[in-house]
Amino acid sequence: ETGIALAAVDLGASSGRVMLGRITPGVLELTEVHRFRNGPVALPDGLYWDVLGLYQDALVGLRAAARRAPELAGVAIDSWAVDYGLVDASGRLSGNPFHYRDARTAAGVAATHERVDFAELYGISGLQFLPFTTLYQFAADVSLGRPDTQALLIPDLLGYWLTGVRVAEQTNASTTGLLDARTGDWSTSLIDRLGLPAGLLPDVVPPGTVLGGLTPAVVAETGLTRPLTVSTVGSHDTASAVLGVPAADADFGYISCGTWGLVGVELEAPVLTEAGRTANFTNERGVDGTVRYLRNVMGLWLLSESLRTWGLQGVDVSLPDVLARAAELPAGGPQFDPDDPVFLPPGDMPARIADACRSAGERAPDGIPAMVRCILDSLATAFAAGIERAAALSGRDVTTVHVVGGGSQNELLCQLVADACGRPVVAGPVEATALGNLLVQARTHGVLSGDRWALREHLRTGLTTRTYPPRRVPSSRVAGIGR
Ligand code: ADP
Ligand code: LRH
Repeated sequence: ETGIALAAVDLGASSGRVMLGRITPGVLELTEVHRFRNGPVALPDGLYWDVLGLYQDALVGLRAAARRAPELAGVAIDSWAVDYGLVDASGRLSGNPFHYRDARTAAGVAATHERVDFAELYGISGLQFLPFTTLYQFAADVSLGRPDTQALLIPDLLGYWLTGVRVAEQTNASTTGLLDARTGDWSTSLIDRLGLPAGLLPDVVPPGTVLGGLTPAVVAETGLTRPLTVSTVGSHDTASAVLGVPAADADFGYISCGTWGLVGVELEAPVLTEAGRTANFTNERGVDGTVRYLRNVMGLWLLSESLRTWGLQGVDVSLPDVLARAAELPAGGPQFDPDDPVFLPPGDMPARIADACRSAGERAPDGIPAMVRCILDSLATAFAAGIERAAALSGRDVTTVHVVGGGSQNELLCQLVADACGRPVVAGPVEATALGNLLVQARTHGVLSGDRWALREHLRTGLTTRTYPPRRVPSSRVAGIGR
């Protein structure tokens, strides 16, 4: 049988990568061809993304992929959610995209809820409250009023630059707060009530839509003269990550564990209950019309910002070393609520965490390994609580918890999660997002076929996972939370 070579551009909030996939039915070979750092850029007037740098790196990666695999046939882009660039009628980018951790959104929350309160918003979009959801950013965006302005979510913006075609890919569109959870299309009445321009958002398309080939300008810029098909996938990284979970049946919970920990279950239909709303559970769209019923837990951002803070203080901490030392510390140390909004903006996490422990009536961690252990213990508790709640609110049995993404390499965290959940944790793949991206592309190109379960079977051939059995009964911090 003939195979295919495809490239996945996967932009995470802490790093971007271009992965080359060589796919024949039964074999999925993944090679990293380019990795580059990503993160907030602080300017005097706010926090931004370096979107032009990311685009350049995507092109560098595409060239690297084509060098390794001259037969390269396609590419698709996924990234973190909610953020966007504005383009005018001529296609010009008006302003640099903001980072979702920028503080301007607070004003947008108040202005939005004055028009439509949160309970009603939840009834339409099914989204948990996060202060940076796109609709709040829109309410705070002064550039929106310009005539003929369109907002393109980050993967759609890069796809537009590659092809000249403007769309709103559905999984990522579902993170804007403006998509109707029942229909999977824009809620035009909500857009209207929020006073947003009718033409602001392009048409919604599902994952697996062919956008077209590279524009002549991109071909000239990159030298990529062989035809390359740009198509959509689950362009929300978490949607691709959930497709990249190597589960064989529906009884699983997942933690997509990177900058954020996205904790939940995969469903066929949204759950729009008041209990879910008060527990701040979200109904985001997955690939093939599935629903990602999950909540955002602050994630390894707490750890990466701590490492950055220590670096600024002149203490360079190696992640493997400090994890090994943290693993030697006894259980039962201090914990804090990682989902406190105080941890959202960049800054001195160790100081904020010490304060949070003290105000929770616990002692502050003493030293760097103890701080790292405190972060991981607290995340494990929040992850386990998220799994319990997701199971209880959706009625889904969860027998196994899959941890995918960069955090699946953290052995201490995986074991603590298994212990806190009282369920086995299956860790890996690290690059679940790129794999989910490639699986959908391969189906679009006709090399793979079938539903998500058929696609996932290709994940279980050749990829390694590690299982962590729980070492003890769930901790009292978690027990009872979901009931
Ligand atoms: P994102 O897609 O949000 O950028 P990733 O899925 O790449 O995030 O995960 C990044 C996180 O993975 C890092 O913050 C780090 O905590 C963790 N990580 C990366 N490599 C390792 C490793 N070798 N051991 C343990 N943890 C790791
Ligand atoms: C993870 C993620 C998450 C969103 C956040 C903005 O990368 O896409 O699903 O909530 O970034």
